[in-house]
Amino acid sequence: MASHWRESSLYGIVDLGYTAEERLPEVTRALLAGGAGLIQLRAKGRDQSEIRAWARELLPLCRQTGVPFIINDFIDLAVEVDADGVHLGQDDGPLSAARAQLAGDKIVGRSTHSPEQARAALAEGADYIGFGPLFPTPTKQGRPGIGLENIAGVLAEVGSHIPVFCIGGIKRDNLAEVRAAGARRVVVVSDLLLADDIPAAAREIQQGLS
Ligand code: 3NM
Repeated sequence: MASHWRESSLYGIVDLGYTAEERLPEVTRALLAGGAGLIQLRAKGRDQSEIRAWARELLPLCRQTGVPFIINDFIDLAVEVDADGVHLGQDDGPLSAARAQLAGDKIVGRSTHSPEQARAALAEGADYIGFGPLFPTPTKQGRPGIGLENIAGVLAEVGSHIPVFCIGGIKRDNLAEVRAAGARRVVVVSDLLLADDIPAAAREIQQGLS
């Protein structure tokens, strides 16, 4: 897998919470057309057989554009469908378990919610981290926003080794303050998936971070 994704400022998540299943390919294509440098399939609470079928449909779309296709949570499924990587939360076990199952060139990402967790994920060998939620967000309920004040420190420390994608409640209309706090890479879920013109919104976000 090429490593252009490491330079990317926008990571797109195709989240079944916002996208009806029949629109998954269309929305994935739109995120790719808008320049997303990674795509993740996130389908909380859905069963593996459904996720397997969606992954098989979306993976070729990403392959065509050379963009890594990442599966949230399910290492076995990522191996089975030959996804480009897996994204794991804090409660999803050690990254070494994913590494042991996945081929050497696959991507392993970790959600982190504090500077300590960000440092730990780096030490554990994450290829990238998500850092957030910056703001409270309905997409990930029950978590307080961690605010903007730790971004610069985490970027200086962890971000000099691996890409750090800030996440959680980031929208086009608060992007300027997120950037001013130091963020150069973001994951945006609802503001993109609910946009009337997803490619245009994706480009606007990347321009706002450049
Ligand atoms: N993970 P939106 S926040 C999926 O902090 C996810 O790890 C988070 O969605 C974390 O852009 C989050 O709609 C939700 O707020 C991001």
